[in-house]
Amino acid sequence: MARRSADPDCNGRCGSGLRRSDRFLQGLHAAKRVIFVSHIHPDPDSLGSMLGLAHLVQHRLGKPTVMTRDGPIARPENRAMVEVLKLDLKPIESIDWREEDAVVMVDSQPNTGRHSQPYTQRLYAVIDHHDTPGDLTGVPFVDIRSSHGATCTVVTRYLIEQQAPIPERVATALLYGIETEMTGYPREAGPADDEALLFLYPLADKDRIAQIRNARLPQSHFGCLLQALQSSFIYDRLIISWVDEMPHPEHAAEIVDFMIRFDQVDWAVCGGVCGQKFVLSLRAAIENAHAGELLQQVVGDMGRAGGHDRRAGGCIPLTSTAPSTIDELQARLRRRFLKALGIEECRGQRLVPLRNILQNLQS
Ligand SMILES: [Mn+2]
Repeated sequence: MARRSADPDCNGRCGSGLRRSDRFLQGLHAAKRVIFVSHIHPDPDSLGSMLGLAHLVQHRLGKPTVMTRDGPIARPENRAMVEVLKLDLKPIESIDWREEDAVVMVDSQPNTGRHSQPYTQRLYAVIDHHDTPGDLTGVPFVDIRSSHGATCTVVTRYLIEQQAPIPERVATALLYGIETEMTGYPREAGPADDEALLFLYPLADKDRIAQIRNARLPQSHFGCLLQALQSSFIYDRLIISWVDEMPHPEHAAEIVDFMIRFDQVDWAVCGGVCGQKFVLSLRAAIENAHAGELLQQVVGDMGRAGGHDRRAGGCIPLTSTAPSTIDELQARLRRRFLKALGIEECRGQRLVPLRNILQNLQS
């Protein structure tokens, strides 16, 4: 079970009188090197958190740091973030792990199926904000604040507590990390996130943010979007979109971020085949949606899922445990989503009527 921070907003001072950032730094004194890890396909929140903490460790302890990348980064905005801010990320599989390393995991928790490596032996710290608990047994330093919209908000707090000067590049990464976690309405954010944004805004490079936010899109983006539009069915307040082949898992998130703005639904699901996996993304446009738990329930023992109140993601390995065909898998997922949301089994309504699609194909 997760050890939750008893009081997520005790101004950083808990129990011992030490602030959490003090305890975080204190535990790193013996380390020769600090390695930051995050979840697969790192997003802006994990990238910003790694950069912010690496800066804190360098500034306060003068120790070498390594930022890693677990799997490729495909979402165009995230790639732009890496390029524009010149983030030096080492592929996780290229790290030569040493006994004297301290490993810090951000924006995710061990044993949640979101990593390609088993870290349980050598983790020093886990700093995260996800609802879905991982296995934190034996991790000396844990700071999980599910009341915070972003891990970057926690990291910004550490930097403020430690009075570390924040360079423009670090502020830009942290700001963008928080911003991306707060997209959508209702926002998944609290006062701590707004406070961090206000603090970072004057320090960040707004032109660079605009450049990242408006990253140019590859052709595959439009192909996936077209497939999703053509396959979208509405069931009461739920819309489900399937994509046959996704070049990158992030396409599912891009599609639901778009679909959830449809004014007739409160829930958007996108599922698609990406290599040997069936990738799922879920969004809710209502509060107290518990999207992470809902997706976990739907995926069940077929795969892994997790997330936040209004945003969740998951994946199902396309192996023997899954139904033999994609159609069967889609049907099973659809039934489970309807059941989990208390929607009666019904024929879906196409988002785009078939005659429009056929007319377009003929012309
Ligand atoms: Mn996050």
